Amino acid sequence: MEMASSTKFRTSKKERKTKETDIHMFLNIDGMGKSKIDTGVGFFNHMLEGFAKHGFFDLNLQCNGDLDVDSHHTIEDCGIVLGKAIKEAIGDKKGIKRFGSCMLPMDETLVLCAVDLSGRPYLVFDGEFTIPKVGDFDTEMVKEFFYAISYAAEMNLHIKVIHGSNNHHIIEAMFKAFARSLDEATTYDERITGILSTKGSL
Ligand SMILES: [Mn+2]
Repeated sequence: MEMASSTKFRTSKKERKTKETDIHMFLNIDGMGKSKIDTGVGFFNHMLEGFAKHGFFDLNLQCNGDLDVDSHHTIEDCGIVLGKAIKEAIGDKKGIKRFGSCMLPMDETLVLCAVDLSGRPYLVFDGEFTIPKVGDFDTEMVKEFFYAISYAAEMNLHIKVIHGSNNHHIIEAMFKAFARSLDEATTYDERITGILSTKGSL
């Protein structure tokens, strides 16, 4: 898959290897929504493909994790690496909107997401699941994934389920709402000449 390397695109390439996971990632936040994702967890691939598509990010991710244990390390570590890639790709935050939010419906489900690229990590997660797994994906890992992203990217991230009963829909709506919120927060606004903060830095 071809990936832009021009300096006009905000990109990050990350590699991380531990005894639990071996991760290679390329992220272009000024992408077209193209992705090539192989984490070994089918539902997680599906969620990350949706994240790339609906945020107009290009994302290449290869993760070889210890799935013989469970999906925990794979999902958490992909969150850490994606968070670090987001932080690096965004760079100095000059001229970007900083805040983004989205109310995303998916059939019976409605999810609210709000992002502030504040430099201060904080996750507020308000959602519950009624089954332990969707495919090979452990539903309790959804919160861990977003926690890892919020800390590694140093962003304030709120995710709240307004309505929802189907676990697949709820999780998918979270990933898509996060994607759209992050897309908005990273978008340039020509009225913003420096960093959008009365402090002068984020
Ligand atoms: Mn789906």
